[in-house]
Amino acid sequence: MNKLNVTQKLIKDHLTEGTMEPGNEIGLKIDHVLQQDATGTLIMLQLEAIGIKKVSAEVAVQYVDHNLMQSDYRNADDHRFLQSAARKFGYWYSRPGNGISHVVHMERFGVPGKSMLGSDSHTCSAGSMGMLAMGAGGLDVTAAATGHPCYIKMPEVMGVKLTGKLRDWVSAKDVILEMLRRYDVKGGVGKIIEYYGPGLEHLSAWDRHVIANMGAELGATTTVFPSDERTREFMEQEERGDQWVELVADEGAGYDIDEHIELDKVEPLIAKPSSPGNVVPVSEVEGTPVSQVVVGSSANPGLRDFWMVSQIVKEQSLPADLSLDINPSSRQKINDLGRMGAINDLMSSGARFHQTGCMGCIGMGQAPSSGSNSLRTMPRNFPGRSGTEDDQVYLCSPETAAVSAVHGMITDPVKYGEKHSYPRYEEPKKSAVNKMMLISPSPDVQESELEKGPNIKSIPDFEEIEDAFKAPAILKLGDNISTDEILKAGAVVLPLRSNIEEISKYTFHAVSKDFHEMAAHARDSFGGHIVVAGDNYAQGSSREHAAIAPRYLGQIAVIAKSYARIGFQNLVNYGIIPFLFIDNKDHDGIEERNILEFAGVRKAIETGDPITVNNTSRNKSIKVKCEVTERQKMVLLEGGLIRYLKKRS
Ligand code: MIC
Repeated sequence: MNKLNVTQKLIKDHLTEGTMEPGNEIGLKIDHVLQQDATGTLIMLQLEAIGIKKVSAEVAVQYVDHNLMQSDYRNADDHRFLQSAARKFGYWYSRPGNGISHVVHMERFGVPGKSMLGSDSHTCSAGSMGMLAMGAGGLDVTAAATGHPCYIKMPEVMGVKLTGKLRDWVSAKDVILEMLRRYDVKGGVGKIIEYYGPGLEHLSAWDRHVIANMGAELGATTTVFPSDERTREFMEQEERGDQWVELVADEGAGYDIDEHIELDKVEPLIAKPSSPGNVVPVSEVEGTPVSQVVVGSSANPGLRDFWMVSQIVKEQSLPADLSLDINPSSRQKINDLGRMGAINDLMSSGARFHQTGCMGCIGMGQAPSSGSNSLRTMPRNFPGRSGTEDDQVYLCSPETAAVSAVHGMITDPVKYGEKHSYPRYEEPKKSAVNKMMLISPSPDVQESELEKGPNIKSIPDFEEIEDAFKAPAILKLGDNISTDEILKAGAVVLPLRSNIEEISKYTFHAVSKDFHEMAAHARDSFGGHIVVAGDNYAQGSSREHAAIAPRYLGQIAVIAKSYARIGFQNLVNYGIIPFLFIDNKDHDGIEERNILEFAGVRKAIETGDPITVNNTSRNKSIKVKCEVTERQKMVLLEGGLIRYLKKRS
């Protein structure tokens, strides 16, 4: 392997253990750590539980961008807690209102060639500037922040060659939707997606961010772009040109999988409800009425994206029954939009301007009205994620969003362009650099106290896995169950992220409102429960609450056909056994409430050999196995990652 692609270069530079053969477990040194508030509170509590004095990552930043609405004391208490924890453990603190983590990290901290682990599945966005940036569950981020390597299976590298140039009215979002059209939500599992080729020249750093961000929706380990002239221009814009380094593939380097997108042939695309992989051409759903259009989030955070919308809607009067909501992605972007006159253009068209942050993307407000369609430039539309149970959320580009807002119905921007000229965007030479809401860490260990409000509770301790158990399968699920279905987000549940007992009451709420009660009953009668699932279990967000809350309710094991990368690791980290069916047809043979009997479990984890599970309700037996790496074995057998780290720190 003497000619290396960008991914291989990044991995080679950070490799601490293992060899770079696809499927092998490798350890990676992590340079940057990114945390957002909805997952960060648990990380800070984990640091406290392990007894850490100061984090050792080169750059560690705690952002506050998710739990922004303060309808009572809880989110505000979380903010204060995080600020006190950042001070104590040596993090930068990005104050509420400063912006979305992925956006501010790119503006102020990202450096090509560095590695990053973040407690947010969209951490992969920083791949746009030549970083090896991956999302992970909070516990893995805790480990990385304290100097432990990050362990992943060496992915295959898919090289996507980009040729040509996007047509007017088609933009970067359509490129990633094209990838989702081809590969759906699990086509990227076990892969890093690297973009290369002459088409890159026409994609700015922020366009690349759009494509890298939604690599998470493909299930990919991450996305990687080279660091080239476009990256340099971006860093100069951010007054950080001196930190730019070039990082490009060696001439003649190859990929494990080859893919090609002709940019000039990409058409406006849209993901229909309720999966980011449910992609069709916009023309196929034209005329569908919309009552809400929301622009923003880490999926379309660039200045261009907001400006484009402002130019399309300016001097138009938007339909009276439509709400156009603008969520700026960072404080800098607000300043830039102001300088360009775009805020005025948006406001005079009737748009609603909100604070910077994730907002409606995670259901922090902006829930659509019942029975109506919402069009968003966001990355996810899993069922109920918006906060409205029967929501109908479509995902699209800023161009499609804006022209649809003008008409109150889904509209193909290319057709709209037959009568209107395409607004020509030019990147400003300098961004409105703004560091005032970033608090820098102190170089010394701080003996200060953590400020915990009454809703902030310690992390429960769990027992080790038993060798034999008998428990009911209380829930049977299909394919692609997202973490939004396991533990939903939204303005009601998000404030409970630092209180496991309370948040656990919402476990699987989106699927079954009785889950909490069924789990309590199973715990009293059997000591715990099992959940059965199809392919790609626990896809989507990195929230480890989708493992810790079920574990708290007594979940012993999941039996699934396959798992999403982060979801799988979170189960291991909290000591839930992630079994795989040996024969996927056995999924059909288990009914809800069947009692399953397991024996010889610890040995099965150690050896990876199949074991027989007796379905005592149906007098049948099936075979399952637990396929984990050597390190995951230890974590599982020792009762989870907190115990494992405590022993080793
Ligand atoms: C998401 O898009 O689902 C989030 C909000 O960014 C999550 C984080 C969370 O659940 O707190 C993620 O992607 O990890």
